[in-house]
Amino acid sequence: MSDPKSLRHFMEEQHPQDMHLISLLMHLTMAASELSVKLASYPFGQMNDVDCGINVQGEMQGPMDVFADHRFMLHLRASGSCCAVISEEQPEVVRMNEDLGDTAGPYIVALDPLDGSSNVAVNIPVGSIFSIYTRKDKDKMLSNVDYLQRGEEQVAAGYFLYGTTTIFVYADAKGVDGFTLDSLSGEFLHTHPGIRIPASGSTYAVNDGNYHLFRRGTQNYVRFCRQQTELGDVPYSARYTGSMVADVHRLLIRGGVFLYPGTTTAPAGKLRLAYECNPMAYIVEKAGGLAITGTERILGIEIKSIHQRSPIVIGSAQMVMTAGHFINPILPSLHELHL
Ligand code: P6P
Repeated sequence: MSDPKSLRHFMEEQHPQDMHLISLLMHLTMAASELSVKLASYPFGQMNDVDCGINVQGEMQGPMDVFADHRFMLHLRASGSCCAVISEEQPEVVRMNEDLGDTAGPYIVALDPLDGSSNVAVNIPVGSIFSIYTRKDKDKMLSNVDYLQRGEEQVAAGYFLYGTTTIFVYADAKGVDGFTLDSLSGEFLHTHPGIRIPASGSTYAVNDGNYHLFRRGTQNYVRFCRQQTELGDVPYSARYTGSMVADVHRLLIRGGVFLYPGTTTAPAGKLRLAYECNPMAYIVEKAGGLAITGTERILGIEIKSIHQRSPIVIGSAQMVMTAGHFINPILPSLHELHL
């Protein structure tokens, strides 16, 4: 294998005219590199056991959540290419470069700065997830028209997975590619060209502890996974980390299915549409997979608020369709879903 090219070299080849997109990605990777170093030194931190309060989600915010949000905001502001950020850790949209007015840059970023952060203290991989949208009209004030765009309007999406290595998976209209952080050079190098998700797999990821709260169709599917599958009378293997990025990355590379369904107590499920479901759905579908709520495609959902939640079933298309038909027997066909 020839020496892998750097992310900058890759982006300059893919988007030679879009300096704003290149700047945005380079600044996102700078923030992720800093977060990777901070996570690796987590046990030596002084503030790690201090709770920083409750975020807009009603979830405990740890120091790493605050650090991650701060570093991504700082680099996105410095990029000169981002006019607004929707963050899991911020109650409202954050406008970038107010002093520049609305000329701060053409892109809007929806961001989960540190997904699965409760796993940091037990050394389980965590991630960062982002979507990139183009502002609708640079001659008009930013508004919900810019912030509340459907997932299919994404320009690009990506995630960073801080695991045994730090990997960056990036998707746009040209496909899905993976880059691994070289700790010696500090560069993200192109190690996974042209990622395609396998048509099927042998693992399913779901929080089985919620089984009693699942609707009947979802319970029937989970029992199907445990007993017999498309593989015949061979059950799938259960793999669930509590970090969506880690669970989705596994299925992107090996095939499989991940579910965070609605329950009787939380019909919309837990995961957020703007900065978890939509970016992951965009990446997996660009790699040839599928992402649905159980009744419709994730990327087609009309988004009404920046922290809106959605059920999600995502992964290898065949497996997602099987799950969908258990959850919703009148699920449209794969062809109709992709229309
Ligand atoms: P539960 C992490 O908090 C997260 O947002 C995803 O990364 C993960 O898949 C899910 O929530 C885990 O939620 O309810 O199973 O602990």
